[in-house]
Amino acid sequence: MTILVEECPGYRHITLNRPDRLNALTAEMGAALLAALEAAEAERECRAVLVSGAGRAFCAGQDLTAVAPNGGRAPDLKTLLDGYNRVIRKLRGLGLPVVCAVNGVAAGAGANLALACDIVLAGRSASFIQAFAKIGLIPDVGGTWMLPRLVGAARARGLAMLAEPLSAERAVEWGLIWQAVDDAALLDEAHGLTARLAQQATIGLGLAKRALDAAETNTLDRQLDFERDLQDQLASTADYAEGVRAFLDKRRPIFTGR
Ligand code: T3D
Repeated sequence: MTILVEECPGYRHITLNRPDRLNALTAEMGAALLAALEAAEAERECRAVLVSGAGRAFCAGQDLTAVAPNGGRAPDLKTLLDGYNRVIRKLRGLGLPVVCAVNGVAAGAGANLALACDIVLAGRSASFIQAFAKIGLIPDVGGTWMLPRLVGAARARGLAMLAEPLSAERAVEWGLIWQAVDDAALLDEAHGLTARLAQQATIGLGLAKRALDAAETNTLDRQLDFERDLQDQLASTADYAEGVRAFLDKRRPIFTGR
């Protein structure tokens, strides 16, 4: 199985599972990942997702043995990337918070898969490599979109063109990821964070994702209207009623994701 799915209370833990290849991606694995995300989204009780990698790496990007030019014939990268892009679109559009635990190197498409998640934690020994330039490609699966937005144009160009590893701590300093934690604590921290998110007002968290992504292209004027419309939707959720009631009662809210 290239992907493992564990059902945890309130959330699903998806593990990339080709540790002998540093979890390098294949078309089959991309399809399995998409199916796991779709299944998580369809399950009423699932209110968050955690993604991590098995073994010593998070993901080494595309499995290069599967895309080596053969007898001068170029591989069909278009079809391959259409598959991976569906995963990125699903992660960004998922109405649930997605935590990523980067337990080792995240290279190429593996790095950008991690960056497509909502909150990225990394072990202190982890690194992020936009490895594409080393093999004559550009950052893909959203890399050219996410990098300048996260770290600014100058750093994005340096990362894309030099393809040097960026340490987890530097990635935090640059605003690429949320937090670096001790390697030994990574999975526990990631589970704790995902469980915590799963108990929040998750419809609101899903709409916050939408609003933040829409802000990338909206004018302030359009964004104000968009925020107003989303807030208006949230006003009729049980979680909003509970949040306000709990505040007034001076108690912790019990959210149900409804
Ligand atoms: O092609 C397309 O357009 C589709 C989309 C592409 C997007 C991409 O992701 S392009 C970028 C592809 N990824 C890379 O270029 C990274 C290649 N890997 C590395 O640079 C290094 O392996 C790492 C920096 C990630 C880790 O280095 P290290 O020294 O910790 O491990 P290693 O010894 O290099 O790798 C361990 C094994 O995993 C090794 O196999 P072996 O020798 O033990 O049999 C290595 O060949 C294998 N491995 C690592 N990365 C890949 C891989 N096998 C296939 N594909 C890989 N990407």
